[in-house]
Amino acid sequence: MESSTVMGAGTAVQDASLGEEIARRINELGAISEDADKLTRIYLSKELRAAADLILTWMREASMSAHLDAIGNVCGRYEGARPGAPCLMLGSHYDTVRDAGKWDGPLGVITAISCVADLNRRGKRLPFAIEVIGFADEEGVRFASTLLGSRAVAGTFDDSVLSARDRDGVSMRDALVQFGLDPDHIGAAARTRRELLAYLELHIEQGPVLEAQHLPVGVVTAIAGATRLAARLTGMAGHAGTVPMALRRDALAGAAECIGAIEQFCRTDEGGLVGTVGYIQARPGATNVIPGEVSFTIDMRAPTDMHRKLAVADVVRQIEAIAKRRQLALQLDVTHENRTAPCAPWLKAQIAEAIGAEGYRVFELPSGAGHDGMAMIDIADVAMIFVRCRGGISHHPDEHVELADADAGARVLLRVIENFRPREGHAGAG
Ligand code: HGY
Ligand code: MN
Ligand code: MN
Repeated sequence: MESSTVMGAGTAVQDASLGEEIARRINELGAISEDADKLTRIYLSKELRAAADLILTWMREASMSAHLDAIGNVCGRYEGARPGAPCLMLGSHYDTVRDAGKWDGPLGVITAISCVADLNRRGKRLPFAIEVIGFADEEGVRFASTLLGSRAVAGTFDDSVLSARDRDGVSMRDALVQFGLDPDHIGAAARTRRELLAYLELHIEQGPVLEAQHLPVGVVTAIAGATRLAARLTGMAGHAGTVPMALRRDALAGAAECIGAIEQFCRTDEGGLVGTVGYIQARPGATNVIPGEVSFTIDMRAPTDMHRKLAVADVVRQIEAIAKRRQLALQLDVTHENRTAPCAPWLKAQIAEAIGAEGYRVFELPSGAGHDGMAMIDIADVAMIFVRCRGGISHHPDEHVELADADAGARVLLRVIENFRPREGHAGAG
């Protein structure tokens, strides 16, 4: 590895080689996909297992003890000067959405490992341990509910999700067994507040703000909460050529009216509300048959929990009215609810200090995207460092981070780690 240059506060950084190592590993991990021509790596797939094995190897190369936990998270530990000390936990997720970008999630895991590897190269041990965790299911693509890995670590995993089924009808319980894990053993993944000094995640911004500010990094103020719903409209399938329009109970036409109403409601809201229907399925799904049943998902978010909950209630009322007028049966369930997670001021201050020391203007911004910190906040104070991504594009194959920005993010994270001061009075801070 290239020679190190020491920059203030005893922090040694590689000349951009952190960024180079990170970009190389992003590409290597990004090649592990269930699809040949796009990146899709969902929870408990064989591709997720292959990705876990690669990450565990990187962790061990950085002199971390590393293992797969009871729900499929990859966990690495770099002991401090005093073995068994509480840890500063770093991490992100290593699952992806469908047809994903390769930076959303893996950048945080890989950057954390590269920072530990840099400390290890210098033989540096800190007064606390560092743990790096790759969460196995942040996106919630396979089983509708999300943050499954971080909720298990936080001890808030809801066992009822074990009976949730994926698109092929496979339950989470069966998928865990096929992956080599014991569904009745998930509790073993839980950690305690005493063991964690804080949880810190580096992640791409997934939006255009840092690019507009001409900044490579930013400090996250809070992670916006989200409500996910599953809707099913049931009408009457029929012959496309013989049933007069006035006699139809067309489930897909009803769903289309609902989707238009959701979009219109969110577009006219002036408080930052966003609503998305990301998945729809019409049955029986033939050109010449009036759709009898339609299922679709709804994702609602807003800067505050109150705003989001009021908006969800209004949207539910509109969908109910449409279904009633069209004589469609409606099944509407909340499949996932995450409250807004504020980032801890004492942690934000240490990130701001590191950003300033690296020579960048300190800029704070909220996260519209959800992150594992929303679960981890139940057992630790949380904070996030955002890294600029090109055009703010994410959840898309064009997602990209410039090498210099990946390197900037790594240098800031490394500086936070090396200068980290646990909060006064933390149970485990020695
Ligand atoms: O949906 C989200 O906000 C995150 O990317 N899972
Ligand atoms: Mn994502
Ligand atoms: Mn993410």
